[in-house]
Formats: sequence, C-alpha cells, structure tokens
Amino acid sequence: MEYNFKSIEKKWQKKWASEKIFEPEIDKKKKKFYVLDMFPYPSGEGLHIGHAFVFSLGDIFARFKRLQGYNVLYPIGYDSLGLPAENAAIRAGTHPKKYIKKSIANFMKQQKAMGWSYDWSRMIKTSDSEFYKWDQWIFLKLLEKGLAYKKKSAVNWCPKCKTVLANEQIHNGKCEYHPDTEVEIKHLNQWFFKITNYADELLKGLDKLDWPDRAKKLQRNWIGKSEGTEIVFEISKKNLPVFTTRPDTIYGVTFMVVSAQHQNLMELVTKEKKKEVGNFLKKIKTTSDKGLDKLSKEGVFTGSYATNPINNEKIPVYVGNFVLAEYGGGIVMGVPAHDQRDFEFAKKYRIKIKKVIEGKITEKQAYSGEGILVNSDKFNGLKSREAKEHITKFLEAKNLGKKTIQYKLRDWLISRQRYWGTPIPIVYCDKCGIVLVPEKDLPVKLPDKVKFGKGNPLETNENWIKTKCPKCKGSARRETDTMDTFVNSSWYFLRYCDTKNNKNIFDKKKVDYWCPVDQYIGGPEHITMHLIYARFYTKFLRDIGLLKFNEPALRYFTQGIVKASDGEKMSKSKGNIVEPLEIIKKYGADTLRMFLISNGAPDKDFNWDAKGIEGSYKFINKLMNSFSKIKLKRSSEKVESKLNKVIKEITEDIKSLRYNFAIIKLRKLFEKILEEKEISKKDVESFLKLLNPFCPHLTEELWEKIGNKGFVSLEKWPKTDEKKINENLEKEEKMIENLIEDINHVARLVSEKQGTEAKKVFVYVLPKEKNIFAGEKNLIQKKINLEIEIYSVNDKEKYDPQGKSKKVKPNRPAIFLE
Ligand code: ANZ
Ligand code: ZN
Ligand code: ZN
Repeated sequence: MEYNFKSIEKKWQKKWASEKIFEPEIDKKKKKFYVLDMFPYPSGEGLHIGHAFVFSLGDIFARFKRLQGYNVLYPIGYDSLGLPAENAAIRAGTHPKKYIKKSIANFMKQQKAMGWSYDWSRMIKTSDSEFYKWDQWIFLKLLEKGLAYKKKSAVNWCPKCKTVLANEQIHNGKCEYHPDTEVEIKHLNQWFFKITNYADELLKGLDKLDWPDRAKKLQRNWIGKSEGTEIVFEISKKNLPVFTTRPDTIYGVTFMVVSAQHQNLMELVTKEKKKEVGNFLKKIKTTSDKGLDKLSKEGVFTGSYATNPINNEKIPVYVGNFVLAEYGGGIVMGVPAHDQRDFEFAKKYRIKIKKVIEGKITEKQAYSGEGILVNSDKFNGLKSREAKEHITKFLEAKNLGKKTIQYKLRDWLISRQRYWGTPIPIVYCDKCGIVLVPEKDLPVKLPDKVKFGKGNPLETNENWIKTKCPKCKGSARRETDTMDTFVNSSWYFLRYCDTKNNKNIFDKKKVDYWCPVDQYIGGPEHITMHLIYARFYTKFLRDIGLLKFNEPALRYFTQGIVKASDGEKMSKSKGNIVEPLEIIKKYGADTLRMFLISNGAPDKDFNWDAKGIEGSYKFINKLMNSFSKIKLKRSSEKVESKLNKVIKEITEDIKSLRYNFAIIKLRKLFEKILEEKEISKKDVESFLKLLNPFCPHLTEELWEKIGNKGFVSLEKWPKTDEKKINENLEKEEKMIENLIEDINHVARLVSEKQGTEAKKVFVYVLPKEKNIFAGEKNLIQKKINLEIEIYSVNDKEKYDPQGKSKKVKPNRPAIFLE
C-alpha cells in the first residue's frame, strides 16, 4: 500500500471541517476543557517551525482531552494589531490592513495543513472593529472605576518609531525595532491603567497556579514586593518620603540621591546649580530599570541639603541616574558603608563613608549584611532586625516615618503614538475638557486614510480627528494615541467563548461555562507582560461582575525553542529557516508532528535535524504499509499485556506533556504488534486511539480501513485492563531489550576501538533464564544484525575462550564477540 499522505491528509481535513466536529457547543452534562495556544501575531513571513512545534503541543493536548470525553474548546485567532505590523507594512509599502489580510490568509493555509483541530468558527482578529470595540468598552469601565488615568510622565521614546516604548522594548538603551537608535526620554501626557491596585492579589494568586516555577518567579520579581520603612526627609523646606529596606542604617546616611526623572526635581535644585543639573539630565538616556545595577553611577550636586530626621544632620542632595523615579518616592538615602551602589557613588564623588553596622568594609566593597549597630547613638548594640523595629517606631512616634510595602510593579502605560492599535475612546472639548465617547458610539473605528512616515499617522487625518463633543455637541478633537496591543491579548481568551456577540463583550453564562483556561501554552517571553496584564484584566472584569473566577489560566506550559540545525536561532537573514509547508509537502503533516515532539522534553530547546525527520517518516511508512499485513483475530498475551501497560503510561505522559515518552512507547508497542502478527480489532482500535492525538490523519484513515464509520478523533480514550498486564512477560521483555542494547553497545565499541566488525556473538546466561532468551533468538538476531549463540553457564558444551561464562549476573548476561 502506497502511503499517499497528500490525499489522506486533505481528505480528513475536509471531513473534519464539513462535519464541524471541532466546534463545541455548551453541554452542561459534559465536563469542559479549555486548551489555549497563545494566538500568533500574523507576520508576512508566515508560520515558522517554532509555531508548528508549539501549536502541535496544544493540538495534541486538545485531541487527547476530547478523546477522554471532555467538551473541549480549542480556539484560534490573530493578534493582528500592533507596531510590528505597522512597521512591516511601511517597509513593504502597503497599508497595515492589507498586510494583515494577506498574512492571515497565509497563516490559515499553513495551520489547516498541519491538521490542528481548532474551532475555526470562533476565529477572531483583534484588528476587527467588532473585537476592539470591546477594548474601548473596557477602557471606559476602567475609567469609571478610577483605574484609567492620564498623567504626565517620563517615557522612553524611539525617534524612529516615533512612539513610546515599554522598558522591555529597549535593549542596551536602543530600540528593539531599531537596534541603531538610542531611546530618548520625553515627558508626555499618557494614559495609564492602574494595575498596581492589584499588586498584592497578583502576587498572592501565583501560589495557587500550576505554572512552571520559573514563570512564577519571574512574575514575583516583576511585581517586586519589598517591605521597609518610609522615612520623611526635609529637603528645601519640603517633606519628602524616602523608602528604605534598611532603616537600621539611618545614622550612616551621608548623602541623598534624587532620581533624574523625579517630577519635582528642579524645585530641589538651587539657582546656582540649575545649569549644571540641566546639562546632566540631557546626558542621561533611558528610564529603563534594566541593568540599573551595571550602570556606572553618575550624578551632580543639587546645591540643596536634606535633614536627617533621626539626628538633624545636614546631608548633601545629589541628582543621580541610578534612582527610579517611580519607586519608593524616587529618592534614595545614600548609605555608602552598607550599600554597594551608594558605595560606588560615594567613592566617585568623594563623599564621606560612615560605618554604622559591625562588619568588614574594604577599598572596593561595602558591608551590606546585617549586624550589630555602631555609631548610632541610643540604638548602638542592637541587632539590625531589632533596630529596624525600634528606629521605625521612634520615627513613627514623631510622624516622620512608617512601616510600608513597596512594589516594583508600575502602572501600565498604554498610550502609543501610533496608528495600528485600538483608538482610545476619548475626545477633547474646549469647553468640557476630557470627554468619554459614550458606549453607544463605540467602536471608534480606525480611519483607513492616513499618511505614514511623519509622526503619528492618525494626526494626518483631520477629518477623523475633528468630531463633536458628546456632551455639549460643540467641536472637539479625538484622542490620537492608540492603545498598547497588550490590551487585546489581555482578554481575547474570554471573547473566544462568544465571538459573535454584538450586544455585550460576551455572554456571562458562556464564559462561566468555558473559563478559565485549563491549559495555556505559549512562549516564555510572555510570562511578564502578557500574562501579568491578562491576570489584571481578569481580576478587574471579575470585580465589575462579569467573571466568577480569579485567574485566566490555571495551568501554563512554556515550550522550548526550535533552532536551526546549526544551533542558531532561525532567521531569514541567516537563511536557515525551515518552512513547515515545505516539510509537509515532502513528508506530510503527521510525520512533521511526530518528529517535532520526538526530539525531547517539549519545554527544552532543540535543533532542527533533517535526518531525524527521515526517521519519523520511515516509521510512519512502515506503520501504513504493514497494517494490511496484520491479521485481525485475537491478540496474543504479549500484545495484550504491552498494550494495557502503555495505555496507563501514555495517559500520564500526555497529561504532563511528555509527548516524547509517549511516542517511544507507541513505537515499541507497534513493534510488538508486528512481531506477533495477530491482534484483535478492539486492540488495534486502542492503538489507533493512542496514536491519534499525534498523527490524526493517518489514524482516521486506518480507522476507516478496518471497517469503522465516523471519526477516531471522536472516540473514547482506551482504559487499562489491569488483569491483562502480565508483569512476568514485561520483565522478560525488558531483559531481552537490555541484552540487545548491551550487544549493540559492545559491538559499537569493538568496531570503534579495533576497527573490526564482529560476526558472531556468544551470550552466557543463568540457567533459569536460558529459555527466555533462546525463545527470542530470532528477534534478537534481527535487532543486532549478528549471528547469536546462547549458552547457559551450566551447559557442558560451550565455547568459552575467555571464561566469560563466570561473569554472568542476573539480568545482565555476559557477552563475547567474535
Ligand atoms: C538605604 C539603604 C541602605 C538601602 C542599605 C539598602 C541598603 P528594593 O525594594 O529591594 O529594591 N531605593 C529606594 N528607592 C529607590 C529608587 N527609587 N531607585 C533605586 N533604588 C532605590 O530595595 C530598596 C532599597 O533600594 C532601598 O533601601 C534604597 O536603598 C534603594 F545598606 O535605603 B536602601
Ligand atoms: Zn524604534
Ligand atoms: Zn463639550
């Protein structure tokens, strides 16, 4: 039988689609399961092999859960708004709308060819106004609740992108999209979402999630909870709060540093120093806190002095580049003896270093540990821990300090000065000021006609900008900032439950049934931004009564990265890209799917290997070709035992996404079936069901071949019959496998070391094991490709030139090659 994967795969893809078998409806009698792949951003380059890998992981899981009897929601869509699409369109000289349309069509073709079991009827594109209308609606809700606000703030600005960038889009001070362009600081009026209101809940919620530890840790660091004391210092007649985790070092403060981006910095600078400080500010580039530790610490004296509230000492105030404007008040109390950053700063500017904690300070290092207090007046002799309490209480009593908690998490800056994003539903009226676009007027649609290349394209369409004030009906102007694309991905998984709803964001009952996501799968690069924002949206939508759950995704899996065969990241410029469609044309989707997951644990990176795919192809061909030779009768005891053993194991393997283990077991099981030549119809069916999530097309085809109607994809996952498992048989099989492995290993060593190929192998086994091995002589011979003779150590006639027979241990026969 010729394995015609092309026609087989087409045939089943068509049937799945025409019979809508992957389009679930709410069914209260069935348990639901929501599998979600992070939706792709549709680039013109099409799907790459990394997509093929990660989406296959999701599809296998969805298919497995379906077979297990769950009502499975497995949707797909496109994250089609955003800066990359706009930049790519500009480069290609087209409109983002056209660019996206073409890209999506191409993606869909590829996705369908892979045989992924998406519910295509629920497909969403975030660039559709029916979708982003609800981004705008959420914006209005956030505003109503005081969680959206506009504020002037220091932002990262790429002069080429002509927009604000998130800290994560900056690498070494340069723009992610323009690696030769330095990011600048601007002070702009921007829209923010108050995610910080949820900081504590976002942190605590992590404990209950079944996520990789690494992912949780990244989020914890991102939220960055610190417990400490807020101490009030008087600078230039102003009382300013300063956050410290070490109030025990307060007697060691010898300078203060104000952030270069501090809102009221200039008010703290004396007249004489204004120019010098101004020059310094021009020199500093970004507000990014990445690499703040590595940054060389720089600053200038502001001319002002602060008063230390504990002893009224006067301390010089500097402006510095290593203090975050939006953390802990944006001012640091410098304790050079006990903080390395302060130490370096003090050395550089020859500031006094005053030791207040017992410990070793060198020419290069501060002592940053805890210890006994010295030079600290009435607190001398206390341990750091006690001193923190006492000093904080002392300051509290005078209203000059209090215990507090700080978070690194910042409010989410959502304004982008770009075209291809969700328009912010706000107008500016001369009379009424900032006015919300009323719900009934949503969506505020993006105009098609804009000019690219000069600043924000939206500012080039006066017709669109000019509008009527919803309040006074006078003339008003639209907000031209659009929203960060992460707003779209913060709630798309909810919309999948009810994609066509044009009255509400979604039907609560539908979301209640399907959500939260039971298994989320996607790249580790989304752990911080996307997954934090999605968690924030979930909590907010819950608080306004739309959801009854707290977290978007209970279980989350991060896949490894597929690299080129040379171990490099695949990229067009390196010419090492592997295109899934090319592979499918040559080997078929089932082979590609099997290969992608055979490489190892799916959360580990792996290198593409052309030889490896040949191996998967061979196996699949053998499977198809030998199927006609198998007689459907009764299963041998061996097949039954093996099958029932692997059912149990494979179920566990798939549950934990160890697909590579499952494949190894399926291959072995198939070998066993071939050896035995006979199998019952029911057992063949079980085999096909086990293989179905991995190779859906060919299992459908074989399912039909053995006389079944319908789809194996909709069958019931097999159950282990414990009674059929014969542990003795399994043990014997393991012994034979070990022997084959050992012989192959020794033969390889001999051929490598001596350069000679062995022709024959003599094996010595324990007397009681002789029959087991001898019974499988033919099989062993086939697998080692050598002639074999098996002796028991008690045999009288035996060939034993090296006395090998004495070295036999149970389960480990002695081997001699000739
Ligand atoms: C004095 C001190 C002495 C500090 C000492 C540390 C060690 P976390 O919360 O873990 O990052 N700090 C405060 N505000 C800051 C800002 N806006 N930018 C940069 N650094 C800031 O640590 C908080 C500590 O970081 C604070 O405690 C402060 O330095 C510094 F021996 O105050 B410490
Ligand atoms: Zn840029
Ligand atoms: Zn008005």
